[in-house]
Amino acid sequence: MTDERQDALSRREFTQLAGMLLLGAHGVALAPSGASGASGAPGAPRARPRPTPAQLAWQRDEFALFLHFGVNTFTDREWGDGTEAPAIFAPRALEARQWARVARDAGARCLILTAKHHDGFCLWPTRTTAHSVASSGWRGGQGDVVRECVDAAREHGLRVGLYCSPWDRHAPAYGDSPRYNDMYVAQLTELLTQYGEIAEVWFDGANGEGPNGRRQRYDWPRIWGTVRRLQPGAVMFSDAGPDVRWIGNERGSAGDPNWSTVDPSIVTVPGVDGPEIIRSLQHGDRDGNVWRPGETDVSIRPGWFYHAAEDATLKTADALLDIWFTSVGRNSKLLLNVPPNRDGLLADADVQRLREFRAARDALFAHEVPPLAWRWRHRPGRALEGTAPLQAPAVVHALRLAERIEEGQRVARYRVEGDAGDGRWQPLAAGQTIGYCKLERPPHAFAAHRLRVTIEESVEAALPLMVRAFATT
Ligand code: FUL
Repeated sequence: MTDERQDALSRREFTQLAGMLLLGAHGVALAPSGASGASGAPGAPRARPRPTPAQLAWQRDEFALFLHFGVNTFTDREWGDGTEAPAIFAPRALEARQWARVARDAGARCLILTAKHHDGFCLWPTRTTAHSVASSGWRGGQGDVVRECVDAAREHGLRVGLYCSPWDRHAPAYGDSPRYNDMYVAQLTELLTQYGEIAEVWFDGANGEGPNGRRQRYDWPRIWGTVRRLQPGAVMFSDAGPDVRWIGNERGSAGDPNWSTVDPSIVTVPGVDGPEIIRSLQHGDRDGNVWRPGETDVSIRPGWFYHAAEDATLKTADALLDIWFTSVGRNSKLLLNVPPNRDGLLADADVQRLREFRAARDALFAHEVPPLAWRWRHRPGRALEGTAPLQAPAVVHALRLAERIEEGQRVARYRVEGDAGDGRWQPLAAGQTIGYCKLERPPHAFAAHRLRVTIEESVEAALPLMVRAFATT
């Protein structure tokens, strides 16, 4: 998302839309399960939101690879203007299996491809426009990048997501709202019916038309209803969800705390900035009544598309490891962009960096303190305390805390301590939210004999956590 984005809907229109979504426009059940969690009984306490199976599966992926690929790869631009000749799309050695293999080896569980970016060039042979791979010379005009990507991903046990930009700088119908909505829905229909199961549909909110540009009024109820109907198991991503929200920046950093619940009346329009909106995207809302966890998208390079000039400016493995802690480690999911080059391959430098990133994670989490026997007991007030003896004293340098989010997100304040053998508890970590995963790097190195976790505050009855501790050798 960029600062240039503009919304095509007013806040009031979008609030109405959000209402329709919760009611189920077009007779389709559109609300994520969180919204239906409220108890109907008058006077009954309102149940807090829970994730749907699709949101759970999305979160359990933890890590997905983003592939920005298209005419920009060949023009060296970030935003094509839609005038690109299809013939420039000429990858010399495209091999989607390489993308999938590299993704799997890096530990990613999903691939998300830009089937169409803002330039409007379609990576599949669509019937909606001639501005596609079918008009390029690639594979004699018989090629289909979406097909190759989807097939390769499945061969490698990866799930697939598709990005189909609403903003289309090529389509003459763009701005002629009903006509373009028909075209866009037709594009989504192709993508969601011809390629098997799609795990995520990525709606980006960018629009750089400027004040005198074309104004398109997207028919979001119809668009989102189409996705629900054709791929009921997919999650939809945008600033405003409905299933998964943007995390509010492209630096790889989720907020801390980070609630998976949101107040849907705060971020109602994709593509609008403002302190309250960014805060809600970053942190979620502790008392939000909808489950909409945050996805952290960030590029391994300065840009989203491949530019040879950026080969030497890749994020380091250390920087990527920090991003792991501020995304996956903050109850978010990491969507790391690694763009294919003009050969249609992930470049050697990127592949090497992904290897280093994987190795850094493997090393950090290599020595798990043998499964600990935790004893949990309630303390006066709401606190829940768990203690576990260690088989042998260990210097804990990483911790992974997890809630059973099927039961919602509950923890609002916690601390972790270690007993250095003298019976006195010393701090290892402390924070607010945990959710699906909270990763900690305790700063003080001492050999702990026992561990203690205290849930000091929770928004629902506290439940025992899953705690994993990793030691230095
Ligand atoms: C933004 C787009 O404008 C960028 O080009 C990129 O696709 C990013 C992930 O989303 O909104």
